[in-house]
Amino acid sequence: PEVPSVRPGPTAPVLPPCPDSPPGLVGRLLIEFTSPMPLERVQRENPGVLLGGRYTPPDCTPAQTVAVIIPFRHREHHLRYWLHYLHPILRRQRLRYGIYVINQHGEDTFNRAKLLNVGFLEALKEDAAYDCFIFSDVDLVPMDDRNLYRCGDQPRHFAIAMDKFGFRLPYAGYFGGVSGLSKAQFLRINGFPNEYWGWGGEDDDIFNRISLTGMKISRPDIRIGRYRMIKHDRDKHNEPNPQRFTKIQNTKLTMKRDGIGSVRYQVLEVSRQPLFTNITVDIGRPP
Ligand code: UD2
Ligand code: MN
Repeated sequence: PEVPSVRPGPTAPVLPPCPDSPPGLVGRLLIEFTSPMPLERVQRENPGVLLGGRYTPPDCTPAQTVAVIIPFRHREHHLRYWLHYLHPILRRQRLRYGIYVINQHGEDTFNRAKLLNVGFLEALKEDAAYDCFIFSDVDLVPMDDRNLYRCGDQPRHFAIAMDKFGFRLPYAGYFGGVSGLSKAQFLRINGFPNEYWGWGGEDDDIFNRISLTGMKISRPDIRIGRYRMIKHDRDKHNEPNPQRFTKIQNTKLTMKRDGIGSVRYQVLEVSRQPLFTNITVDIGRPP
């Protein structure tokens, strides 16, 4: 029999750093939302994912630890597709990651950006090693696994070519859907606004924060940053916010006082599911 030249020691072996371009990516993916997607199936197909939706590559040491934050309420069937497609992609990308679903409690007006702020703080409470935060809508699935979910020296916009926008960037300052900031970048812009209740504007406010602090958005190639959005109607209690047009004119004034430094909320439950961590939170209601 083969005799190992080095005996396994008492500590785990030191793995080499994960490569910049992970081997084993497949490129363009076929994404569809027609067949039903039971959670049991997604669980069965992702045995390497640990409780709470945590994953670490078995064969290399990643440079970053990535928290994926999903703003959420009443979209269970979207979440099942998201988990089905994203876990294998993130695994092929050789990421060390955790999935955090930030579930807004109650039926008051939805507030996407505030939920993302909560996700940032709560993920760090779960694991202080998180240094990269990817913020993703629950209904957006990348069509190409070369769109790497990690952070760089500038804030990153991933969802740049969506089916619903004809696979083009709708406008130069568009920052919606899926974005990523390092911990330092996020803190530099004082996080996201807490005062956008209802649909719209919060992504433009975040774009303004990034520009006003002298950072630039980085984006993948337009042929790679392609996404499918699961078709849906506008949710109840997420009506377009009529204040959004005036609010995005005032980011420069509001960003100092409204952000990660001023977010108030109450965690009602943290529940570690097999494929994600669910955090149910009371974020209050519009004044
Ligand atoms: C666009 C942007 C989104 C955000 C939003 C305005 C795209 C692809 N996305 O999405 O990033 O800027 O406009 O606020 O352009 N959600 C729930 N339950 C609800 C309501 C919302 O879970 O009741 C979450 C869910 O993750 C959803 C996200 O919030 O994907 C954005 O809401 P949406 O999908 O209704 O808005 P949409 O598609 O216009
Ligand atoms: Mn959507």
